[in-house]
Amino acid sequence: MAEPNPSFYPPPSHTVVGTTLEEHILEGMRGAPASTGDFTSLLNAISLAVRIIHSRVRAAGLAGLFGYTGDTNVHGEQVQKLDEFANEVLCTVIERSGRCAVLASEELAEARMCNPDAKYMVAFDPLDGSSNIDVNVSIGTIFSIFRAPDGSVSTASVLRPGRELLAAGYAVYGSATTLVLSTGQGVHEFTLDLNAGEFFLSRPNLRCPSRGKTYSINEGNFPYWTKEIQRWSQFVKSEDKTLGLPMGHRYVGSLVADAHRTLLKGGIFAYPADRKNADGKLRLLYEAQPMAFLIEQAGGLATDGVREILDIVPTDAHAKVPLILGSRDDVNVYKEFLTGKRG
Ligand code: AHM
Ligand code: MG
Repeated sequence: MAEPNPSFYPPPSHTVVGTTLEEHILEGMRGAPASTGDFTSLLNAISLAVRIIHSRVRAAGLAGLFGYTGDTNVHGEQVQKLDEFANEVLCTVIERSGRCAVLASEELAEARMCNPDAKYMVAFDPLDGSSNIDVNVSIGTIFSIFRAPDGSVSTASVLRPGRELLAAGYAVYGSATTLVLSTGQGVHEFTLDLNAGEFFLSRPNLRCPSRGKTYSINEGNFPYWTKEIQRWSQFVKSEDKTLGLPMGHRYVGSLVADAHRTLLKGGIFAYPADRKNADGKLRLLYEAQPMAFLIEQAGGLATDGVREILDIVPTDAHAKVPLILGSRDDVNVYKEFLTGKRG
């Protein structure tokens, strides 16, 4: 991919008409040698899919889209109607763009070959936070884009370390629908204008504070954690004004929502390994890698406790990984507990 033009940032301010997502991407590519528009087309396709999913999420109850399809996915989880719909929309729009060589999805048992001559590969979680669909709590879509290798491409080509990502983003279907994107030049938030049907830049250059006030973890898993993680959990709940403790606790149960809040406000999100899930619950390719890319672009950290998430190569499309991300200082404290340096 041609390198985005860093001189574009920060973007110019507009008063009457904001910067659209497409303008933002095109500006970032301006002047880049060998820019063919393929990358912009692919991101436009993803933006279209997100807008279609948004419209169904907003009408889910009315459109008969609550509940299960009756099928079970590759993870043994019951597939929700909206999961299936979101997956079909993304697969269709991305394949039809002609810009994708391989796609991988949480809802597909195997990665899928598309156009072998295309320059990019896409991985996505079509609808993250499925357990929150029926109760009207924020859910989202997570995606990432790699460059396809030169020469022969196969479905295994998508198993790359996150360091090689060209772009990643997520949409949150929350009180507003927002799209947070990084093409490796910082992290930028766009908000969907419902009447215009268009994403406009709402917050450029998001930065994750170096320290935050909240921790985010499923505390119900306490008995299944190792002693080290239990000690960390007790530490963040202990009282010590000089250390800013106790931290507050926030947990939505949708990675997009919990990671989004952590990116904006700082603090820490953790889904560690436990006695029930030796590698945690979250998937490396289409959940941990894109979130790690975004949080690092915003100045934060993402780790499995020992290794940086972006250095880990997925062994298969659905491989899981412990995921701890957020403010640098807060994530470093967690690492010290996990490795026994504290506690
Ligand atoms: P999914 O809805 O795409 O299957 O994602 C898994 C979700 C994440 O969004 C969230 O962080 C996690 O599972 C919550 O798990 P738990 O209910 O065990 O706390
Ligand atoms: Mg998910």
